[in-house]
Amino acid sequence: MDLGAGLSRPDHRPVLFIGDGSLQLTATELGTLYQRVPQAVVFLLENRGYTVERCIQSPHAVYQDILAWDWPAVPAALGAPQVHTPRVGTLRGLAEALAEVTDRPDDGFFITVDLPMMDAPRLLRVLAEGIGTLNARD
Ligand SMILES: Cc1ncc(C[n+]2csc(CCOP(=O)(O)OP(=O)(O)O)c2C)c(N)n1
Ligand SMILES: [Mg+2]
Repeated sequence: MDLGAGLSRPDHRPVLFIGDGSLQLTATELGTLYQRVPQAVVFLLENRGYTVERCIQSPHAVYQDILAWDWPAVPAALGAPQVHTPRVGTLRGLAEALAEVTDRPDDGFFITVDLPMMDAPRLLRVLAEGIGTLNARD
């Protein structure tokens, strides 16, 4: 996470983009992050599972799904009650959240970004298609 980055450069503001699946594996660090780096900004990319794995194989397999957490409640549950926790699902909502982040440079933010389940970068889609083609040949 950006705990190390924040500790090494306390005059800066670390920004972390992390998937919902990855954060469920590492969430215990979040309380410490906001305790030691109160101005940290985290974008939680919520797409209800392992989208990178869905793109590669078996998009609808049950093991790609993760349980939806009440994400905006997570920082407080881990001991960081002062963190702002907006949830955004539109470009306008994102712009508003970014404006708030800029307006409050000393505050912590945990921004839950709602994304469509299969939304993925073009590079990943092209790579996954190639892997699928190679797999089908063998
Ligand atoms: C500790 C650990 N366990 C499992 C993996 C395998 N792994 C790589 S990517 C991934 C899914 C990531 O899902 P998410 O963070 O929700 O990102 P998304 O693709 O949905 O944006 C997993 C399980 C890993 N890298 N590290
Ligand atoms: Mg995910």
